[in-house]
Amino acid sequence: MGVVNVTPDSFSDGGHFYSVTSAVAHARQLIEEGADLIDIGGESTRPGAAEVTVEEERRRVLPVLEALSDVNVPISVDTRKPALMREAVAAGASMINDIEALQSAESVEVVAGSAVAVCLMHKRGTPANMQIAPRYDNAVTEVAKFLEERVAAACAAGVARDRLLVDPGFGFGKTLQHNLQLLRGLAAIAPHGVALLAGLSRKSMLGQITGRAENRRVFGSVAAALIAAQHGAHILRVHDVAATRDALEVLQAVRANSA
Ligand code: YH5
Repeated sequence: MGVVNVTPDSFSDGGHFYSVTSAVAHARQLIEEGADLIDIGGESTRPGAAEVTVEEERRRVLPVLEALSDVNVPISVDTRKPALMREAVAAGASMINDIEALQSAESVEVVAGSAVAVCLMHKRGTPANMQIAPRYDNAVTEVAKFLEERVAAACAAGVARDRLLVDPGFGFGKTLQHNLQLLRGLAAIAPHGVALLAGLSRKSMLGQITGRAENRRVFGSVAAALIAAQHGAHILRVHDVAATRDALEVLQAVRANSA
């Protein structure tokens, strides 16, 4: 899964031409590099990020989604706003990536009334406060329990189990130690028959480990992606598609000869 952020305008031209155009070009580049899925996001959910209005998020995401209607890979929309989920589904999105795991009743309703896949992610707190001393007695069992409950809620609302993915939400209200525990215990967090998505790409935990700035975390990200794959992740949310693909091809070759 290649990450495409639709960032605020670099030029103050009154429109959103520049950010939309560059996001579309970036998505096409990632597909060329071998992405099997594209995740478009218009809200920054990094620690400390400010919230954006639904109008602003819509103006960023929908034109990109519409401009990519010709591509032959499914498109996921990273949003926690039910109104945008509804519009994204209508505009052809194949998946909703909800960092709030459909905890809003309106979000479950939108997804249940559609045929799209949905990723249910664990997070503790809000992007504004989530990194202030997060505590768990056992991060792996607590995250697994939350995800199991969200899977049960989605199924009860009418979302078929084979449309669901779960994600431990690396960096969302977790210390480095929690993130490492979750990576080690990844295989235990997916309920039976539900696919596992992992997003470690360029995150702060890699900076804490390697001492590298965000734009120098490609090697660490590839290592983390490979470890996640070996621990059972089915989908990897990454910025560096070409590099990650090479690593996965090596893993794939090893697995193919191990039977
Ligand atoms: C995720 O894990 N993450 S947005 C901080 C960084 C670098 C990257 C400080 N959306 C996930 O990518 N959706 C995001 O450096 C996600 N899983 C799912 N499903 C945060 C992000 C990032 C944050």
